[in-house]
Amino acid sequence: MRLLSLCCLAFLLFSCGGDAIPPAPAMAPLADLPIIPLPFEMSSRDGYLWVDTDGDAAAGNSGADAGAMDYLRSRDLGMLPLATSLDPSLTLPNEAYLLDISAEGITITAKAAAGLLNGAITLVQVVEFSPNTERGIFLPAGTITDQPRYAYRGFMLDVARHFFGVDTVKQVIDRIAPYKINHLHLHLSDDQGWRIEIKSWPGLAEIGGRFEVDGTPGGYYTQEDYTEIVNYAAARGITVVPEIDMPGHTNAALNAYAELNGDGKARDPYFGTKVGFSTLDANKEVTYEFIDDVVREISAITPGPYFHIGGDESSVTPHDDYVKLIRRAQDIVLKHGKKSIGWDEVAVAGLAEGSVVQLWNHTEYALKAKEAGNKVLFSLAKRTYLDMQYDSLSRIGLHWAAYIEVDDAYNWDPGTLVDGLTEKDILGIEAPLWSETVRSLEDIDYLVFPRLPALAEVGWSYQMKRQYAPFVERLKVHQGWLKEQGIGTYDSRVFR
Ligand code: IFG
Repeated sequence: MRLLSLCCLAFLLFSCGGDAIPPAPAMAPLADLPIIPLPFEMSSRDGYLWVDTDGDAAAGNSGADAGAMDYLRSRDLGMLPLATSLDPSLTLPNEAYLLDISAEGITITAKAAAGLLNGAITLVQVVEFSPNTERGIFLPAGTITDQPRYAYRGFMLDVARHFFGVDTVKQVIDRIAPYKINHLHLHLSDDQGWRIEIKSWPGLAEIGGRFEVDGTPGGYYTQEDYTEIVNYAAARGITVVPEIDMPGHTNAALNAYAELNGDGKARDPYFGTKVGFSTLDANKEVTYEFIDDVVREISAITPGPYFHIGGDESSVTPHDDYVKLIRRAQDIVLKHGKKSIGWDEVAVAGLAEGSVVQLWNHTEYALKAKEAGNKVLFSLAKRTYLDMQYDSLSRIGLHWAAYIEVDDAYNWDPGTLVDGLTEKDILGIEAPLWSETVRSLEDIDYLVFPRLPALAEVGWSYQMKRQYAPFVERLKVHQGWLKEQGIGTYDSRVFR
C-alpha cells in the first residue's frame, strides 16, 4: 500500500510539473570540502540542499543581512536561499559564525555583521566545491562553526615603488577577500613615489607622484579614488590601513618640497631601489606641520582604526632625531583619533598607548614592544614577504630574506616562532608585497598565489587544526579554482 501511495505521490508531483527535487549527483560530505582557511569545526549530515539556479532569487533570502547578500551577489550567488541571524548576546568574537545547510535552506548565525560576512565567504567556497549542474546547485547538508585565531589578517600592497590604479587594487581586493584577509595595508609613500592627494600640500602627489622605479610614469590616488578603494574593501570585510613612511623612505616628499630637507634643497626624483638614504629633518617645525596635515587629511577619509607611520630603515636619521620624530608622529596619529602601527624599529623610540609594532626583521624590537605591553603584528620577512622569490628561478622577486615556497609560508606558528613572543602579544599576521620588481596584476598574481592562502590559514586557523599535507591537498583544488577565475597563480613545486 505504502509503495503504491509513494508512486502516486511521485506521479502527482511530476505530472503537476511541481519543482520535484532531482536526485542528487555524487557529492562529497560537507566536512570533506577543501575550505581555506580551514574552519574550526565542520560536521556533515545526510541529505542535501538543491538550489534551482533558474529559481526566483529574492524568494529564498528576503530579509537576509544586506552585507552578506551583497557579497554573495558579487559572486553571482544571489539566488541562494539564505536566512541570517544576528545575536549580540552570543559570547563569541565578532568574526565568528555558524553556517548550517539543510534540505530546507541555509542559515548563518553570528554575533556581528562581520561574522555573517565570514559565513557568506565560506558559503561561496562550499558552492564552488559542490556539484553545480544544469539542474542547479546541490549542497551537502551539515554545519560549519568557525572563528579566527587572530583578529588581524592583512595583506600589504606597495603602491609606491610601482603604482597600481584603483581598478587593479579592486581586483586585488576581490582576490584576497575569499581567504578572509580583513586588512589591506597600502604603502602610499616611499623614495620613488608619493601616491595620495594631500590638499594642503598639493606638490606631494603632483610632483612626488610623477614617477616610479625605473623612471616610468607613476600616478597617485585622488582622495575620491582612495575613498572608492576604502568602500570597495569595506563591502568585502576589509579595513584599509594607510601608511606614510617616515622619517626615512621620504625622497618623493623631499623632491616635492625643498623646505622639508635639512639643507633647504629639493632632492631629485629617485628611480632606483636602494633604501636608507633619505630622511625628514626632525629639528624643523615645518616637518611636524607636514606630518600633522598629512595624518589629518588621510585619517579623515580612513574609517579604520590604524594609521601606519612606517619608521623603517632610517639609516641617515641621527638616533635622537629618529626618537623625537617617531614619538611626535605617534602623538599626532593619536590626536587624529587613530592608533599607530610602525615597522619594528619604532620600538626603540618608545611606544604610545595602543601603538602596534610590525615585526619584519628585528625580533629584538618586537620583544621591546611586548615589554611595553604593546601588540605585535607578525610580518617576519623570511616567512611572510610575498616579494621574495619562490626559488632562484622565479622570474621576479627578491631573496634577501629567504626563498619562500608554499611549505615555508605554511609550516610555522606565529605563537612560537620567536622566543619570548607568545599568543597574547600577537595582534595577527600580515603578508607584504613590496613592488620593486612587481609591475602588473600578472606579477602580483605570480607572487601572491598560491602562497597567500597558506598565510591566510596561518592567520585564521588554530595551530592544533593545521597539518601541511592535508592543506596541500586542499590547495591543489584551489589552484584550479584560481585558474578558473583567471588568476595567474604560480605553478609551485609543491603541486608537482
Ligand atoms: N625592506 C624595506 C622595504 C622593501 C623590502 C623589500 C621593510 C619594512 C625590504 N622595508 O621591509 O621598503 O624594500 O623586500
